[in-house]
Amino acid sequence: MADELILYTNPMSRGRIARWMLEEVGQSYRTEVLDYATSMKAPAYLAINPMGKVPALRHGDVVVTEAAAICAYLADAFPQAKLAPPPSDRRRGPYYRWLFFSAGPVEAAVSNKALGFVVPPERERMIGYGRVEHVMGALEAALSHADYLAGDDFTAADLYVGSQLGFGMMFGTIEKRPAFERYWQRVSARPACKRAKELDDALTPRPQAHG
Ligand SMILES: N[C@@H](CCC(=O)N[C@@H](CS)C(=O)NCC(=O)O)C(=O)O
Repeated sequence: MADELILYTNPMSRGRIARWMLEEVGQSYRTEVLDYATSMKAPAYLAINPMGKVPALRHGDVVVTEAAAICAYLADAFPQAKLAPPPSDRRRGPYYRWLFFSAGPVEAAVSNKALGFVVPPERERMIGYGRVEHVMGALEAALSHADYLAGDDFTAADLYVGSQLGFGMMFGTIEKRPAFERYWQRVSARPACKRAKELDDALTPRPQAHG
């Protein structure tokens, strides 16, 4: 099928973000579950994503990797789902702003903090995110006076930023602030988010019972 959508994922990964986005756009897609130790590093998958990481999306002969790029690509490929302001709309500004802010500074700051890496104050100028507290403060300010990040409607930027916050608060890598919790409750109540969670939970191996 020329324009088939295939999601390469693992249920315990950022692939959950891409699945939520696929559920939002409402097109049929096929899921290929990859195993961290084996199929994710096999030549067949490395030909799709040389990083050997998930998620990846195939749409016909196009491959997109990076969870944020997958969200942005799907929003533009299926505009009828209304998950991005049109290209000429000025709300495209905040849409890009928060999508890129989350994929860059937020992701890096949260990962470094989780690993215990603290940027020496005299090097903050050269690090894109500067200081993790400032990153969180900027997000908190944006979410304190608006329900969504790019105008009055939910967009792919909310899906991506919301996922970062939701997973971060769940794993304890992002502190629970009231504005983050309210936002996460709002966006995760969407039917597509619940459907995606159910699909990935069903694919997640259950811990073996001992005894
Ligand atoms: N920057 C990538 C990160 C993808 C990523 O690190 N995925 C992890 C799972 S959440 C992975 O596939 N790890 C497997 C490995 O590195 O071996 C994105 O946002 O999609």
